[in-house]
Formats: sequence, C-alpha cells, structure tokens
Amino acid sequence: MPTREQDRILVTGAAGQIGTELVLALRERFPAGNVVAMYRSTPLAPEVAAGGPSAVSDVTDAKGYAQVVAEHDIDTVYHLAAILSVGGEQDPKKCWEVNVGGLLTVLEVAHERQQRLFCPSSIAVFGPNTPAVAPQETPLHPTTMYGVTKVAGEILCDYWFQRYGVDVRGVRYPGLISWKAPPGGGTTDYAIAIFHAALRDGSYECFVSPATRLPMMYMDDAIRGTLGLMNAPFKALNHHADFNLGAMSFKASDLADAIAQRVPGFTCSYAPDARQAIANSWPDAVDDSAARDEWGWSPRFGLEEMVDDMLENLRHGLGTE
Ligand code: NAD
Ligand code: AKB
Repeated sequence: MPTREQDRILVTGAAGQIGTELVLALRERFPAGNVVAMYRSTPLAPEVAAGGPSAVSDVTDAKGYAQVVAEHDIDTVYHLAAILSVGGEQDPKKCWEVNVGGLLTVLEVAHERQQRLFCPSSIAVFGPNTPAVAPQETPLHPTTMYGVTKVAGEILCDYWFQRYGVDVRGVRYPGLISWKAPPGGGTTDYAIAIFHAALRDGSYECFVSPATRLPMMYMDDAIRGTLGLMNAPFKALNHHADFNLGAMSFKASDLADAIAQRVPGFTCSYAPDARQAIANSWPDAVDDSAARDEWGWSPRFGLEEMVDDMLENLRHGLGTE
C-alpha cells in the first residue's frame, strides 16, 4: 500500500547525507507536520529543523526509539541511521551494533505497530569475487564490516517479511553524490570532496587511484528511486530489501576530467590510502534489471548531467556566479 496523505512518517539518520534531502522531499509531498526528522548528535540542517517536527534518539536505545515512535504515532519509517564503510573499519563493533542492532530494534517496532519500512542496503554487500557488473543474484562475500552488516540487514529484512509479513523495502544504493549535506564517512566520498576542492582550491588530491571505477548516483535520482519503490504496489515486488539500483559508472579520472572541462585550470593528483582497498572490493557497476522490471526504475542523471548540476548548485551556494 503506498503512503497515504494522513500517514505519519519517521526518518532516522535525518541529519545525514540522504536524510537531509529525504526529509525535505517527503515534506514537499506529504503534510510537513507528519514527517518527523530523528537525529542523534549531528544537528539537523537548519531547513530540516525549521520545517517540521523532530526527535532526538539513538537507534541502539530500543526503549527510547519505541517512545519516539509511540509519541508521534508513526506509520512509516525510513531507517537511514547507520555507520558507513570508513567508520565501520575504524570501529567494527560499533558498526555492527548500530547497523544490525539498530535495525533489529526498528524491525521489532515495525512488526508490533504494523509499520511500513524502508531500509537501504549498499553496493558494499558485494566483495572482490563479485563480477565487474554485479548481478542481482550473486554470492555476497564482502570484506568490510560495513558490507557484512548490510548483508545481515538484507537477510533480516527478508526474514521479517517472510515470518511476520512486515512490508519492508530497500535498495542497494551506489555511491551517492550530492551538495546539500556532507557525506558521512564513506569510500565514495571522494566524488563529492573533489567538487568542493575544485571550486575552493582549483586542485584535489584524490584518495583512490585514477583507474578506480565504481557505481555512482546523483542524489536526485536516489530520492526519486526511494520514493518510487515505496510507492510501488506490494504485489508487483518479488524482491524486497535488496534491489540493485544503477545510474552511472565512472573512473575517478573520468570525474576529474569532466570537472576540468568546466573549471578552468583544475588539476587532480592521486594518493591512494586505506580506502583504495575498500573501493577495490566493490564492483564497477550493477545490473538493476529487477528494479526496472518490478517497479519501473529509470535514472535521469549520467556523469555529464550530474557534474553540471553539482557545479551549478555549489557555485550558487559559494556566490561565485
Ligand atoms: P550519513 O552518515 O550521512 O547519515 C547517517 C546518520 O545516522 C548520521 O547523521 C548519524 O549521526 C546517524 N547515526 C549514526 N549512528 C546513530 C545511532 N546509533 N542512532 C541514531 N542515529 C545515528 O549516511 P547516509 O549517507 O545518509 O546513509 C543513509 C543510509 O544509506 C545508510 O544505511 C547507508 O548505509 C546507506 N547508503 C548510503 C550511501 C551513500 O553514498 N550515502 C550509499 C549506499 C548506502
Ligand atoms: C560508502 O562509501 O561507504 C557508501 C556506500 C557506497 O555505501 N557511500
């Protein structure tokens, strides 16, 4: 069942890269007073804080989370609170506690209250043995703790659907590129930092090698895909929380070249660090035919369109236009 006008929606991780934009998008489509932005320590973006209700809670605090849900009488949850790949390698135990422990709490409450749930996965579920173009169905052997938690999360979501009938959906987002909120500590963050450095300094030292190719997506497409999946008729879905979602695939040097064509004098140097090994373990691209067939997924932004839009918005924000 698609989200109804009167439904009350909770977004966890609402201060994050995706949460900031998802809350704003949901408040454009539904009554703003029905969209609750939940955050922990990172403050909400000013327009998110000012535009509707918010709540402070930690997803590893089961009692506190259940209280927030009860107080706001929540029907649908977009569960975005998580630790990403770089943070996960710095503190693997915390990554498990937040990403798996937190998800368990959210799933239990969803079952009790018959909520609909969106819970994203990541291309991090794949590992070094995944084919270059990751199939929808393939053995999942990630080599990062973040990837391990995302595989566990997909399986938990499927279990809650099969055992309890919870309507839980999710996509394996590629690396997301956006300008409204900073990224939260991932390997694909280079593809955002490069824009800021290009406009600020005219140069960037990239932490992955020029030949590093990864699946990427512009945030506009990610938000459209998220809402599209949540709006799809339940009966049309054969998959639930593990849809591959594709948009573009480029090498770090392709991105640097596209920026150099638009920012005169921009140069990019390369000094791969520990994040290179994480990037090397992920595929180049994904086969997203299941998302296209089951709920009509189709991306709008390729590399050139994304670079134009990023530069336009960042220049506008910097007052350089
Ligand atoms: P982010 O790091 O920008 O935001 C996550 C938010 O969760 C942060 O504001 C953080 O403060 C909050 N958080 C962390 N621990 C918490 C806890 N214990 N309780 C409550 N809040 C907590 O992440 P994002 O990029 O917005 O990612 C959102 C989701 O999308 C995650 O599940 C992530 O794995 C997934 N994803 C993101 C990308 C991407 O490129 N951004 C790609 C693939 C998947
Ligand atoms: C990360 O790099 O950790 C995230 C992701 C691809 O899940 N952006």
